[in-house]
Amino acid sequence: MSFCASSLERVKPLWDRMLAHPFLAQTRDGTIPDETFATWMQQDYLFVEAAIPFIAALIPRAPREHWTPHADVIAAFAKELELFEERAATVGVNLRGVPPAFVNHAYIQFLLATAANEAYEVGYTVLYAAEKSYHESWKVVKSGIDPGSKWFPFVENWAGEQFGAYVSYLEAELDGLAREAGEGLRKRMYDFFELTVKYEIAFWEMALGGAAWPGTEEA
Ligand code: MP5
Repeated sequence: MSFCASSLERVKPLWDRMLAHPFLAQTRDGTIPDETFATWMQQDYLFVEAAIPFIAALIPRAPREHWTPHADVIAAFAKELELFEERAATVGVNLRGVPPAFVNHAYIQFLLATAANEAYEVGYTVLYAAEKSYHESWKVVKSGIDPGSKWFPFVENWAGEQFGAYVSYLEAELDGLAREAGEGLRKRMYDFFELTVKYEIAFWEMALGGAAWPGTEEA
């Protein structure tokens, strides 16, 4: 079995929990409170911003044939930030000066530390796991959301065909990298795949529960 298929199989219970997350169900069903969705928007805007230096940090150790795809991804992330800015302006959400939530801060540090300290294959695993998670999560939302929803542009962005093709490309490339990897490296790739899925679940959980840092909320 390919690396990606067996990674997904290994984390199946976690993966199913992620896709069953109430944030996704409530967004699909149109019952998500505006302020809850706004928390996700504010936090994910910071996450996508940080994903740009993450990709950039992967490039020095990337094989030559990955340079242009990574550069294209950086450009795509910059366009994604414009989508957040457009939606935020339309619905009246402030994206400026918002501090990262604890989980978001940790996830961002995890991305940057992985790119800086781990083998390229491990960084690429994290990239694939995060993108695959978002594609499948937003497909859950797409399965029932009113196309007239003010949140529909986000659905189109991550659940659409173009993003799906990009995720398929990442999958094929990652399977190729894993085929060439030794056992120790492949084990680390599995571990980081699972960690990334756990961060994804924690991120939805944070969006639903609020962005305050644990133990710091005013009484
Ligand atoms: C992605 C994201 C997808 N925007 N947010 C989280 C928490 N995980 C994954 O990454 P991108 O940069 O939007 O394609």
